[in-house]
Amino acid sequence: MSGGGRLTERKSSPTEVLVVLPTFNERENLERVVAGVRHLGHDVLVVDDASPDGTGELADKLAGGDRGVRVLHRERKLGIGSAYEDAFRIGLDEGSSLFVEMDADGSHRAQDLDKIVDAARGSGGLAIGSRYMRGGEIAGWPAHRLLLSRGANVYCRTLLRLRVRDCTSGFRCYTRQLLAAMQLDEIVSQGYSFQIEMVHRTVRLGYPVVEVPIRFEDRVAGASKVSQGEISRALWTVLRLSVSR
Ligand SMILES: Nc1nc2c(ncn2[C@@H]2O[C@H](COP(=O)(O)OP(=O)(O)OP(=O)(O)O)[C@@H](O)[C@H]2O)c(=O)[nH]1
Ligand SMILES: [Mg+2]
Repeated sequence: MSGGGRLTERKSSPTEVLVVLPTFNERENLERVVAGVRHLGHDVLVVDDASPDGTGELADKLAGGDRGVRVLHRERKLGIGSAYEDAFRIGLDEGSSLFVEMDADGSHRAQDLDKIVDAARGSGGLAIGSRYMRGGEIAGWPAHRLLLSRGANVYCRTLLRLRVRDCTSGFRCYTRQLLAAMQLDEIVSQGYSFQIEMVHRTVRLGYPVVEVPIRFEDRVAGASKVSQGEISRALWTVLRLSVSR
């Protein structure tokens, strides 16, 4: 599923790497995250779902001062998965070569970004910034949050028979070739199971999945969007994917 939205006009030619930052109420975090990515020289596309806290207006302001930053405004909260889908379609149309997913809440560090990009470029498929491999770490999460994330990974790995240690990580990079081969229209996940479905689809298409260690830090400010409803929907979606294998 995807839907129109209002996109900032492009004023410069695309860079090789497009970094997509989905936002819903990230006003306190966005500027710092955008600055970190722009420091590396990559294009940024913020996908804001009409955040009530004014994140969209802040994103427009950042875009006004930097040609490398653009914003896709969507009418309402349509889910992180569909935000990435819409952004990938735009990047594929425009000719970007590598597509990065990154949280806009400060959990993913810009200093880990280029090693994920390099791994994707080198493998030709998907590179995942992994918290659950040697060298990977999580800072600042309470025990229940760790348990939820660990449990989600075991659940997906078992049901979908994935040999990936961190299939729920939202810090990753896809090659253009892989995304072009992916039927974006057929993706069923709107929300958080998108990450898992994309790993599953990558494996089924026969593209490599590689993992590189990252340090994940708890969000700097603002609230998590992972609700009970989102968790249940994600569990169901993964179950559906496993039976339709
Ligand atoms: N555009 C858009 N962005 C979203 C939506 N839901 C979450 N996001 C963004 O996606 C990123 C990840 O969401 P988080 O709430 O941080 O989820 P999380 O990182 O899995 O959970 P926490 O660790 O609790 O923060 C953040 O940048 C959010 O603002 C949505 O429906 N639409
Ligand atoms: Mg987060």
